[in-house]
Amino acid sequence: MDYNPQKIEPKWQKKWEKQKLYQAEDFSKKPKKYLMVEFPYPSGDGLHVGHARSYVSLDTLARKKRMEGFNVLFPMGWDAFGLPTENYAIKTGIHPQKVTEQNIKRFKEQMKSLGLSFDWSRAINTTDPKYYKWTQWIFLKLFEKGLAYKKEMPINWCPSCKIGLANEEVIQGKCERCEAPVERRTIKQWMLKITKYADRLLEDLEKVDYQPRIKAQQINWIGKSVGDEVVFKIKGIGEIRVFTTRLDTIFGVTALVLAPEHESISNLESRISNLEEVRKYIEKARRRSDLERTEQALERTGVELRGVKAVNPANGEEVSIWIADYVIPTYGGGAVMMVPAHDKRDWGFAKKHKLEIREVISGGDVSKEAYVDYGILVNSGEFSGLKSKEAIEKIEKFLGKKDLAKKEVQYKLRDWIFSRQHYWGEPIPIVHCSKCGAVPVPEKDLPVELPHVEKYQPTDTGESPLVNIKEWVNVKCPKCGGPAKRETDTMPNWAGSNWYYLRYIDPGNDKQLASSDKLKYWLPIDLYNGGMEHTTLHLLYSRFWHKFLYDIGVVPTNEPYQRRISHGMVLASDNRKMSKSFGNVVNPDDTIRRFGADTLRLYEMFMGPFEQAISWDSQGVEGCWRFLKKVWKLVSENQKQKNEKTSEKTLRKLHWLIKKADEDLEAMKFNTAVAAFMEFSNVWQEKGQILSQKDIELFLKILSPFVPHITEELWSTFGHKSSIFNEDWPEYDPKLVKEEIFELVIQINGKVRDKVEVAQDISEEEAKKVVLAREKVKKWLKGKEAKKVIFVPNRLINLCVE
Ligand code: ANZ
Ligand code: ZN
Repeated sequence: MDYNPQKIEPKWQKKWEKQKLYQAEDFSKKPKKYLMVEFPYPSGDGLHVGHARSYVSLDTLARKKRMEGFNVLFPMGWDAFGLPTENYAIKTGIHPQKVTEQNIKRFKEQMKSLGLSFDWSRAINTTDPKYYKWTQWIFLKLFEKGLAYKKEMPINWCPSCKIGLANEEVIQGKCERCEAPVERRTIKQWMLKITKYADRLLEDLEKVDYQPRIKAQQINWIGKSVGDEVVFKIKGIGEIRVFTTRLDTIFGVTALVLAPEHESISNLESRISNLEEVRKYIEKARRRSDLERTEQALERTGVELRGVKAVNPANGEEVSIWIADYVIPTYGGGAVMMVPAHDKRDWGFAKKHKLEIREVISGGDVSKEAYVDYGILVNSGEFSGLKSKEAIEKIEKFLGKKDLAKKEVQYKLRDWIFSRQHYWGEPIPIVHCSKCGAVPVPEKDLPVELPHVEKYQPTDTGESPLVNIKEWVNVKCPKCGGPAKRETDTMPNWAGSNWYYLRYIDPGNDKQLASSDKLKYWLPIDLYNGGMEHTTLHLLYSRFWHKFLYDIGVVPTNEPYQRRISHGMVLASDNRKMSKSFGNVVNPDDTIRRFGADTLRLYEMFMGPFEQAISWDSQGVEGCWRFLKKVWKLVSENQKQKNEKTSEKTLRKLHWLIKKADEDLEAMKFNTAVAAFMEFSNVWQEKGQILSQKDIELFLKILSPFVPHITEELWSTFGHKSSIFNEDWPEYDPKLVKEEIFELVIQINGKVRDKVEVAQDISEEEAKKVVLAREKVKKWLKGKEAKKVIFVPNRLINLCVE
């Protein structure tokens, strides 16, 4: 029989499902292993080969871990709230719930056709009221603890999608989705106080094992910065506080710069002589997005507040006050002490507006560019001559005595805007009462279900479409029974994905989010994989919720994910991102139809290093297809011969392969593991090389996690009734995988006197030790020391005595 994946793959998929081969067992005596990949948003486009890369890699690992005797939890689910579905519903009039159901069905079929060993009995769907009941419950707990609050917030507003956008959804001032220019609006939004957890989110990174690039992203996003708050008095009225990380440069301050939104501007108005100009500038700034402001900060626009001066607390000097775009209103109090000589932005600003550039740290040429390094202070009064770090402490003390400076920590991290004015999201379980204010919906009334509506269009006022559903909106106040209105904002699509890994542990629980015993058994997640696009915010948000749930005693661990890794993107063969608009999308279904799932699986792992972005290459796919055909043929032929004994060379190579595949899988080096299988098959294929049945079985077992169908089929042809995945993971024989050795030639004074077998790539140092210990060599040296040693790696060593 020829290799026919189209025939064998569906057959095994059905059998595995019937045998419940991949179901995880709560409280099993076996050691647990919780492996998770990010669950997808079930879009109308179906599964992408990029999804497949992530799923297949972890599936391979999950299969190996089961064979090693672990009780593996490898779940999958659906992150199904979100805009694309809502937009599609608006276009077609089909209810988002319906659209979601259809998409999920398609995704699930595609995943099954890949032979992925997910435990489908635990699948969750974030849009299922039984699931989002608990998302709402967590919100109520946050509200109860004062971590959810409402606040007027400037938002990025897309006038075309009629939605507030997160900063990362604004690309060069335009909406990521529809490319309309984004405006600024201020609306009352629900906020979550993630900033309260900033320090723990930072410090606890030490306890987890994340890829270094992921850890760096977490650290940067939190953006902890240690510096000083310094007080500049305004002559006659009040003061302005600035945040600086470089107190050592305070003698070089030649102006103060405020964000155009700075609150003291209104207090100063009566004194500002060019108020008209100032107001115009403020108005212009207000209309620009944060991104524009920081990106176009290179222009260094700004206006002086004429008529007011600030006093430098270090030397009593009067400096001018400016407002400028490049100062961010929400950071460090929205004010900066300008040191043009030692800060790049300030340098550009000073040049443009002809302000003094005064050098206070020696080491550069500040007439040409800012010198930003630490150094020795100059022009700094009694502090001149000190090194920067020391100066910071001394100046801090000196100003501290007069309450003009104190140590201060700043974070880039901001509280999380948690409202969306959309239909297709979890309703926020709050009721607004004119008497009682914001009242939480009682727990017993959860979930607050989305009402069925005819229209999902957002309103022109920017409010959620839910506003128009009077029967749903108008309720009694849970506290006083008076007339009240439901909150109509829904949660952002990041809400459900914050805690989904907890629900996999106990998906059917209707009393609790999950039982504490089960949580104790399964947590933390041993390995979590996903795309780089989710290693900043999603990761941070879910760590935040987890820590909160830990604090209120719901989860037993401080961190959710012990290890976090990230796979590289799969690009199209033209090296661009796959996109419908480029017409370069590779559909996994086509590849499966032509070559089978095993070929697709193998190729996804073989295509390149797991962490790197790799372009799709159809020749690579065919290479994998040929390899599997070869395996099929080799196994079938060897089997016919009923071999008793494996030939020596192949046997050694087989044990090398077992070791290599094992080690590479542990290190997530899927591509080199696949290469090793290919290398092995070349040896096996050589004339006269044969494998016994027992050794073929060993080979099939180590190959099985990668390509489960073909190996299960070949395994069954040996008459096995139980699945290959019930077998133990093979161990290699260490005697058979001795390191490669070679014969080192030993010369004494240029004459060959001895030879010795040593490991390849032995160092000169090691070789000398081995050689000098040999009796023969000692005899020739006659107790003399080698004056000179010549070492030719992997060839010879020459000891010169004369
Ligand atoms: C004076 C100075 C001199 C500064 C110097 C730097 C170099 P990080 O490390 O990111 O925290 N800054 C403070 N608040 C700001 C705001 N709202 N918008 C824009 N810039 C702001 O950066 C801290 C530094 O960024 C602060 O230290 C301040 O400039 C500026 F040679 O103060 B520095
Ligand atoms: Zn009330």
